[in-house]
Amino acid sequence: MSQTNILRKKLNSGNLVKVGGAFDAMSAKIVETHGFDAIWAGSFAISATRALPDASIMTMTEFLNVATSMVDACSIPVIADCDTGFGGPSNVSYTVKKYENAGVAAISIEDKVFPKQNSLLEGGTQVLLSEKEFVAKIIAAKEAKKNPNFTIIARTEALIANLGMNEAIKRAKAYEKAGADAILIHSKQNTPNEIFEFVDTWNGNIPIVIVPTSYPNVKLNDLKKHDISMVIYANQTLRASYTAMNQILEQIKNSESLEKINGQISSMEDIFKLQKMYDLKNEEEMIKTNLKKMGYVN
Ligand code: SPV
Ligand code: MG
Repeated sequence: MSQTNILRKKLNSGNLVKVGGAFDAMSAKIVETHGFDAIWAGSFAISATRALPDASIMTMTEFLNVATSMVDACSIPVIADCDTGFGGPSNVSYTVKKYENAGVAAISIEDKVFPKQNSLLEGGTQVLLSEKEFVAKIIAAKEAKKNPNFTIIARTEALIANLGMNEAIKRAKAYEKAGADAILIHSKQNTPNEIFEFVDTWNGNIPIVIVPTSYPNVKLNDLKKHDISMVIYANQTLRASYTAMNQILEQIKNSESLEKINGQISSMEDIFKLQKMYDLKNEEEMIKTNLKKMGYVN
């Protein structure tokens, strides 16, 4: 079964789908190793790997290349954060075509104007597109996909932009009607209260997706009780890497030798396994055997 179909099956299973954020193929592979259902290729984390702001600076092709490297390295579904869809409805249509062809299982597009800024940026600019203009993007996305199971996640930023619960509900309903396959409701509050109010009020039929970065104390059990279908841990791998690299570099700079540090970091062996160095050896053996059979070597 394709990763696209697997993700859709999981979304419809009634179990909470757990998604780990990644920023390159290696972090995606580590997410997979830990048994997550899917990988989130987030714009915040990927932009950070280039030391660039999460503000629609990188191009669609640059983000697509990262998502493609994750698809190539992993065998669980990849969900790509496509920000505002990189332009108008025609850009969204092209985005869906390219991401679906690359083997990505789902994309998320959000109802902010281009260029957008990260939702959790203190004092950031959060301006929403009109409902009609975003509905046009969803129609374009739905029409562009080949596999009906390719999942279009429509993300409303109504709560992020302080437009209130009624606006968030109204938009989510409109996005469902336009053909979205799931709704991502985002919040910058430090409690899940407005998320729970949203899910308890909205009355739609498609799955709800959340990103609990700003309300990290929410419990899995409460997400299940409120019928939330997918939780995305968007940037914890990036932030963990940032912390680990800073700590190690500080120690290296202040140490006479690497002796103490060596025990705190992965072995070369761990990385050889991750990059499948031993598969290469097996492949070399296989080629040798075949060359032998064909009489090229004794
Ligand atoms: C991301 O991970 O890029 C997201 C989630 O879009 S947030 O950073 O909260 O906007
Ligand atoms: Mg993002």
